[in-house]
Amino acid sequence: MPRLNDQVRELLQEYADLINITGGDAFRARAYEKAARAVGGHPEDLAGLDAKGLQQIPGVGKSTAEKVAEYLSTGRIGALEKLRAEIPAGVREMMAIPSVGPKRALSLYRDLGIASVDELAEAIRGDKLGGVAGFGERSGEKILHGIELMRQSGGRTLLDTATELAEQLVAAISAVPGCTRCAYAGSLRRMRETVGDIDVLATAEESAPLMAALTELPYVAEVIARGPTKTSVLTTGGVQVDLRVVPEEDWGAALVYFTGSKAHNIKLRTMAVRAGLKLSEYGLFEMGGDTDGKRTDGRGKDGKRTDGRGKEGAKVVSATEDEVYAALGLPWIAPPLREDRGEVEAALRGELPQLVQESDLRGDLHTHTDLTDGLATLEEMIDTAAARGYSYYAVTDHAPDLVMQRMTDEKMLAQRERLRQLADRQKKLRLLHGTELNIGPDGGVDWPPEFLAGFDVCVASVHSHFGLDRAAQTRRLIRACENPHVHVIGHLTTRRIGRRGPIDVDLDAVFAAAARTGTAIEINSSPQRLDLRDEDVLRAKKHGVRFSIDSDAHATPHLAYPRFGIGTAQRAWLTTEDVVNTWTWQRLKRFLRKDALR
Ligand code: DGT
Ligand code: CA
Ligand code: CA
Ligand code: ZN
Repeated sequence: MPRLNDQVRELLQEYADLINITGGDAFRARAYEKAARAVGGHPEDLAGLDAKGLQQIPGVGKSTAEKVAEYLSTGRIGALEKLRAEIPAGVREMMAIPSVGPKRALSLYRDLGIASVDELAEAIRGDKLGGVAGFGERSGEKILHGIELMRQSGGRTLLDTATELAEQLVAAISAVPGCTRCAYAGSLRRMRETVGDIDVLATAEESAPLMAALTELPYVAEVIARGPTKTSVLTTGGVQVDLRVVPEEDWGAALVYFTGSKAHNIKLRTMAVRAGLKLSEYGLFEMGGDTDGKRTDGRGKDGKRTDGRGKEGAKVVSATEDEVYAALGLPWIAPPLREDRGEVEAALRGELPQLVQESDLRGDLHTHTDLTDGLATLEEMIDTAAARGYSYYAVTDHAPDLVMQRMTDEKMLAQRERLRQLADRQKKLRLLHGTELNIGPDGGVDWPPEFLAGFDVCVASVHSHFGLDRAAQTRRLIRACENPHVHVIGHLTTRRIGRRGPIDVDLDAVFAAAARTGTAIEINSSPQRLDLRDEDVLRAKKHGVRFSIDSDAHATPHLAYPRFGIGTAQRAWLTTEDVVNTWTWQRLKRFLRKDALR
């Protein structure tokens, strides 16, 4: 999703919230909220559109278009700034606590004078919310939990924002004359679900022009540290970026070092010692004074360190990561595996997995349209899916128990009819008609078996009763797995990163049930969810569970999300054998006939 569109979406959403809490017109607020969603899901970048062009986006009216145009040309929205000024920053921070929200934050401020997150936590612990309307004992606990979640995510950045920013940075630095190589490293290259900061690595004879280019970027707000080998900045979005520039001959060693993880690096260091080498952020070196001819290019003098960093000998040219791993007696290890979860041992045994790749995906089994809460039409979603080169594609709009979506049997059947017509026009793409069922508190789902049998594929997800106890939660999910019409369990833990924790459930029991019944578990690729998370996928795989890497797209740009789910899958060592939507249609079809063949 384009970054700019996301920024605008957030500003419009904030504007809507502020209208609401300052007692403005609720109808107006809703219009801005709708516009926020429309802009966020708009497939094209907003840059370059004027007020007129903006108004062409469905859901964007005249006054929204003017505000967005103002933002695009001046970088601010006057009306928003005015509303912001009415509310202290600490109160706005309180609004971001998942279980508080704008309305309650304002009433806490107005009624109790609580003006920051810290003051709020203190008031709850001191039992000072008791008498206030709408704040029972349980809500105090919930709020504390919300604060904890917010602090845990502690300024970490979601994968889509980080990826987009990193790609812009690499493009900008690569374009500087004298830059010979540039890539991002760190946790982002390892595809962690969130990143603390972005690490960019480049090679050049002279570092100064590259450092200058970074600090002069329009979206850089602050320079934290500036030096010849490393410069750190903060972007306007609050993300820290570290740029390191090294000599070309150190590229391989530096890329390994700054990709990490730290634990993987420490493991490599032990391997290096065995090979008579030393690996550090300054490069790959032969051990102290030992110059027995391993040196590859006679650069010994340059490489010799006399600055007290250690007694290492000659620098070993390490132009690529391959060379570094080879020097340590190892095959190249893919970055998502570099977490010291047994990858070095597996590499030594020659047993590294052949990781599933984004290009292996043959389809998407969980997507929405504007029949429920999606933004795009059936036709638009299908066209975008076809352009991705998929061989199958499932439309899975919400089922009726999610009441606000107003689904009916008639609507569902009419969509199926339309989909079958569109299917005739598709040459390569097989269209599947599905639904996303709601797993009830007792494990039942929306429709009776006869109706369910009419779908090609059913995803079933928890959308309610998040607070059930562990036993009940486990029971309902096992029952869903046992339903012969349920093929995929969607976003199993229901977490939203930094906003809502996972439900309390015995995952091992659910994994065992999924494996036994031939029910796939989803890796929901939305960067806000990434559910299941990598450690749990790894555990599920040990039970023999199969996975479906889906977008859960609610707009056409979201169909690109599986690149993030693939990151999770790779971090969990998955191969194509583990992922049902890498399989041919023939094989997937057998899997979807859950009862018949297994
Ligand atoms: P993050 O930014 O918190 O999401 O995680 P990383 O892994 O990107 O960590 P960061 O940015 O602090 O450092 C980038 C890489 O540099 C890290 O993955 C490994 C390497 N590194 C940093 N500090 C150390 C260290 O003390 N020892 C070793 N061996 N490697 C380090
Ligand atoms: Ca980092
Ligand atoms: Ca860093
Ligand atoms: Zn969904």
